[in-house]
Amino acid sequence: MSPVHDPKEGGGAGVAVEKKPKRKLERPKLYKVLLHNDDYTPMEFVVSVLKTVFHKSDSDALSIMLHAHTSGYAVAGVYTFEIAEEKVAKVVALAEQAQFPLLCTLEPD
Ligand code: TYC
Repeated sequence: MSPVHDPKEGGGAGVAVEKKPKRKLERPKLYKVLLHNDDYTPMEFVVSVLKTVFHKSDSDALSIMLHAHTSGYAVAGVYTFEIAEEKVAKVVALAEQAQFPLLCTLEPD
């Protein structure tokens, strides 16, 4: 065998072979995106936000909206931090554009 190995094969003299990292992957921290009730935002608007931003079905969107309406807030979804922030920003932008006071926040799961 020639002392010069094909680098594709690896494992030969002078060829570094990376070991798998031993440490297990950490679970990413998750965040709930909350929709808060108010007296002015129309129910249909909240339902449409739940469908467009959170990809909820008609019936899930309706029940989440009604939960916020009757209980003060509802969980629209649970995401990693960056995705949760993006959802909050989208909801805030849509609400501002429509001039509704809909409040959307995130909190650790
Ligand atoms: N309470 C609002 C109304 O009666 C509807 C509403 C539901 C607003 C849920 C915000 O997160 C909300 N028009």
